[in-house]
Formats: sequence, C-alpha cells, structure tokens
Amino acid sequence: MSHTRRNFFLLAGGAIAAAQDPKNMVVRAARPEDLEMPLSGFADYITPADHFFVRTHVYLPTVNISEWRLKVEGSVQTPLTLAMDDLRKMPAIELIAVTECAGNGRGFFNPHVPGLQWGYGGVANARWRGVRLAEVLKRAGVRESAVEVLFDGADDPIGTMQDFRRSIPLKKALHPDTILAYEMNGEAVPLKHGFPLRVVVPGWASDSWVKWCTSLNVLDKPWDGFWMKDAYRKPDHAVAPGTSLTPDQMVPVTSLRVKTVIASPTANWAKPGEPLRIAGVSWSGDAGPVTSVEVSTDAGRAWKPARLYPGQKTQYGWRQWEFSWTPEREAYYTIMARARDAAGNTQPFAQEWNPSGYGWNVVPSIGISVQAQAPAANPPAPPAHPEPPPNLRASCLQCHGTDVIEQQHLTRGQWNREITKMMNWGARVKPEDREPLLNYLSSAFGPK
Ligand code: HEC
Ligand SMILES: Nc1nc2c(c(=O)[nH]1)N[C@H]1C(S)=C(S)[C@@H](COP(=O)(O)O)O[C@H]1N2
Ligand SMILES: [Mo]
Repeated sequence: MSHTRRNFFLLAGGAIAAAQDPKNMVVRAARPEDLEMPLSGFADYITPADHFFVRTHVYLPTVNISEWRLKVEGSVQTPLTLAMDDLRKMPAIELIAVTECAGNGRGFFNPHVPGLQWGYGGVANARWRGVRLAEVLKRAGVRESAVEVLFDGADDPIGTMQDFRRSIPLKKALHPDTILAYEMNGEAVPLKHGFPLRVVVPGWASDSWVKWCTSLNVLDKPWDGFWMKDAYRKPDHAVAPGTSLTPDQMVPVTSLRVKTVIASPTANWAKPGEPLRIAGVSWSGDAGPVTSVEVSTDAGRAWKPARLYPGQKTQYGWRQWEFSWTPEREAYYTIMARARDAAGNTQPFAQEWNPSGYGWNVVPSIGISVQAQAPAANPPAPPAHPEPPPNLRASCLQCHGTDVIEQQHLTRGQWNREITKMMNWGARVKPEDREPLLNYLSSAFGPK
C-alpha cells in the first residue's frame, strides 16, 4: 500500500492473534520488528509460529478481513477483485517450504556490511496452504505481452522510503508451486507473517514472499521501483571483498542455495569418552531437495555421512540430520557439516563477498574442547561506548531504536553512506550535527 490505511480495525481471531513471545527469539530490532530464531528452533521440523523469524521493513499494518480484497490488475484480459471466500473456493494446494531471508547470515560477512546482522536464524520451515498464483492469473487472463507479476502488501512505508513492492518473472509466477497462501501450519497466516494472504515462492529467498498481499499487477516490463532496482541485488560473479558496485552491475537475488546449520551441540566443551550428538538441518532452493549431509570432526580432512531423518524429503522443505560421535581423547576438535542437493551442488568453504551480505552458505564449523574438566568461564567485558551526541535522538531515533544501530560494525565511509540513506528516507540531520554524529557512530560501532 502506498497510502495510509491506519483506520482499519484488526479483527483478530484466536489464530491470527497467536502471541509471539520475543523471549524465545533474538531481537534484532524491536520496532519495526525483526526477530531471529535461536538455534534451538532447528530442533523442530515444522517451525511453530512463535519460533518463526520475523522480518518487517516497516510497522505492521492493520487488516480488516471483511473489507480485505485482492486486486488482480495490469496486463490482463479481465481485472479481478477477489475476497477471501473467493480464494477459499478455488482448488487448494499445500506444501512445505523453507522461508529464508536473503540476508540470513549477513553478520558473518567480512568486511562487515550494513543491514540486520542475522546469524543463522533468519529462516523457518512451514506448511503453507493456499491457491496457485497461476490459477488466479488464469482467471484474469494474462496477456501475451506480460513479463512479470508485481506484488503489493498492506504495509505503509516509513518517512519518505519507497513502498515495499516486489516482482517475480512470469515464469516463476506461473510455476505450479508458487502460491498465494492463506494458511501457515494449519491456521490462518499469523499477522506478522502476512495475514490474510502471503505470496509463497518456494525455493526463492523470502524477500519475494510479499506479506499482507492486496494486489497482483501483471507487468509488460520489469518493475524498476526501489525494492527491485536498488535492493536485493548481488553480483553474478565473485568480486573482491569491499568492492562497491552500482545496482546495474548486479542481478536480483532469486533461488536459495544449498546450506547447513549445525544446531547442536551448543556448548563448546565435552568430556572424552562420552557420546555427543551433532545435529542440524540442511536445505536448498530451486535445486532441492537435499540428498545427503556429511559431518567432519577433524576440520574437514575426513567426512562421514550423517543420518537424515526419514519422511522429510520434500522439494522445498529442510531436512534434519544427526551424527553420533564419541571423542576418545582430550583435544580441540573442529566440527563441520555440509550438504549436497539433488542437482549435485555442495557448499563452499569460503564465502564470496557481496555488498549487501546476501546468500551466506559457507560450510559451518564449531569448535569443541574435549577435556575432563569444564573450562573456566571467561565472560567478555561489555563494550565501552563513547557518549552519544545530543542530536542522536532527534536525528536517528524517530523511526526505530538504537538496536539496529548498535549491531553494525561499519567503517566511517559506510556510516557516512548510512546517514545519507536515512536522510533520503526522511531523517533530519542539521549540517552542523552531521560530523559529530559520524564521529560517534564510527568510533562506537566501527569494524570488529
Ligand atoms: C524516517 C525514519 C528513519 C529515521 C529518522 C532514521 N532511520 Fe534508520 N532506518 C529506518 C528504517 C525504516 C529502517 C529499516 C529498514 C528495513 O528494515 O529494511 C532503518 C534501518 C537502519 C539501519 C539498519 C541498516 C539498514 O540500512 O537498513 C541503520 C544502521 C540505521 N537505520 C541507522 C540510522 C541512523 C544512523 C539514523 C540517523 C541519522 C537513522 N537511522 C534515522 C528509518 C529511519
Ligand atoms: N509486505 C511485505 N512483505 C514482506 C516484507 C515486508 O517488509 N513487507 N519483508 C520481506 C522479507 S525481506 C522477508 S525476509 C520476509 C520475512 O517473512 P517473515 O516475517 O514471515 O519471516 O517477508 C518478506 N515480505
Ligand atoms: Mo529478507
């Protein structure tokens, strides 16, 4: 939505009000809300709503289901306006798919890049039910000239930022697995995840999975709005770390790539002679499903197959796996895990850097000290920050809190560009305040 609909009421049924307790989540940003699933969430095959990561560029919209309509417009024979009942009367399909933010793992990139500093948990696996996007488009009659479908949601932009709208190529839109989902895990899609209708583009990074969907616009030429032309792009070839690239030197983020998370053990210490359960999940994108996972306990010299859980081989869902290992003697062990997908893709040992930190899928590794006695705890000292300048609140804390600022590790040049970006979105920084603000940001939240 590009205009304000704040007067609408939220008619909250029990299911859509399903409370999420942020205590179970890593809060990357309180408002607009960005919540990361902790590693414990990978123990579930299907991620329950209260563990499902949340990524919102702006504040949650309010939705009145009795007034809600889906518009189908643009390059079609018959524009449509559909109510939820119309959609529910159409043939339903259900599938399990991984939802993963393109920026999941951004916090691991070096040099650091601006953005939410996700670890592993910007991802979830859920069961989606809805109608085929192709079926809805067929009713409207897509014209020969069409090339893309543009989605808009009910959320409003903040300040002068552009409305969040995303398009996908017609080919992906017509794929029988691309759906408009009204249910997640057997209940109405929760508000945070796009109630009452969300686009589900299985195999693709979830920036294309538009939430609170209110409009499908069939286009004759590719959409060139900010969220397609400037955001969610990466180079199609390796670039030197730290390279700056213009959007036209990059291509849109699309399919996920084969990836693994080691979810346990979480302790960095184990006793010799005692069995240790190494476990995690693996998934891929269009090239899925995952067909095998291997584990190494010696930093990648030798690899042994992990046991994949039975009954989880779906095209787009993740697969859980485990590996039992008994470290015989005292030593420091580096445990790694890597997956292979149906197309034969495996994971890299070093990540190709890109300016927005998309697509992290390096072979994960964890270190374990195997010794009879627990090592002494050595809590890190809290970082000492310089005093913020008096204008920080007025300039920077009108739309969000300090959390999104404090998690960054940016150079002075990167902070300078960040200030410009925020000013383009409506932040007001007086010329004489800019230098002290930049000094503060780059000294308090500089590269690690
Ligand atoms: C007009 C509203 C507004 C103001 C004022 C504002 N920001 Fe933001 N900022 C946003 C929004 C909206 C986001 C989140 C965008 C998203 O989630 O994609 C954001 C995100 C960020 C991020 C996360 C990285 C990124 O680029 O998304 C940083 C860092 C940040 N802001 C710093 C600042 C600083 C420093 C200031 C003061 C100079 C500031 N912001 C002022 C709206 C604002
Ligand atoms: N309308 C709308 N749809 C959206 C977004 C948004 O901000 N607005 N964020 C996108 C991004 S970047 C991601 S990663 C996923 C997050 O989905 P989730 O919050 O259900 O985990 O929603 C996508 N769909
Ligand atoms: Mo995302």
